[in-house]
Amino acid sequence: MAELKALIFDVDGTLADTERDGHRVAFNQAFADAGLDWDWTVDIYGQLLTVTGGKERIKYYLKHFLPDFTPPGKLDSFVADLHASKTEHYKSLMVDPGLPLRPGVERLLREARDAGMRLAIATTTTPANVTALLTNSLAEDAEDWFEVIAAGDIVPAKKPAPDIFIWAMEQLELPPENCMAFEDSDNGVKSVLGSGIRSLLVTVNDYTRDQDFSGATVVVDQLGTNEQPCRVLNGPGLIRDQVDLDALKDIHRYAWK
Ligand code: XBP
Ligand code: MG
Repeated sequence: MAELKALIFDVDGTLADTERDGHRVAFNQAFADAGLDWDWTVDIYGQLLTVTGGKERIKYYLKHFLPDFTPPGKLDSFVADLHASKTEHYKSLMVDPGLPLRPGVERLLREARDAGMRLAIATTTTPANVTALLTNSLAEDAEDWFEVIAAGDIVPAKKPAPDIFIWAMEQLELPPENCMAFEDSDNGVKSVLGSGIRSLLVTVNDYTRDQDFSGATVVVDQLGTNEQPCRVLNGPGLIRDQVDLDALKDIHRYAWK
């Protein structure tokens, strides 16, 4: 029987709703600093989110929205500089005004940690962004809660490629049958399934709710709190009002039965 030993969390859209009011705002602040009149509206950003990775997203935007734009100097260094500026803005936004974790995330992380469950992160975002979110929205020492933080350019290919989850399992020295993944997007689901992990919980958000989560074990609206029970949108009815550790163990058994 596949024993559940580690929980591997995506960050953006899963731990917190960081895209609309975090990353998107930071991109626009960096564009303004650079004297660019680019405005990534909520709608445009939703289209650009199909591309993971901020640097890759800027290049996609230039190719598909501003094909006649000529960067000052080499494209890669222009994009890298713009992205570095965006990351600084994002880090500031995580301090002021800050961004709350999604419902039930802190509760589940604390329960899992107290029960000795190993925790890891597998995200496309830049490591500094993970640090900023965890230390400002979870706990000062929150980075230490995660045995592995697999983030950004640590792997050659970003989600939907499976590289980041494979790398995280290599660091954990665990096979897929001992791991469970948490995602919010179709790119994330493809990345998880491509890594061999079968137990996968998806929490949808405004940007991803209409995406295809085929292969996910369970899809919910959020993890659930005393005030706001979670709603199972797809998958077996293995969850009472809140996604807790017992529910995760049932979901894991179901995924590997
Ligand atoms: C989401 C992403 C990231 C962020 C922006 O990552 O695709 O690119 O949108 O962060 P995940 P960067 O859902 O895997 O956490 O600008 O640092 O890439
Ligand atoms: Mg995500």
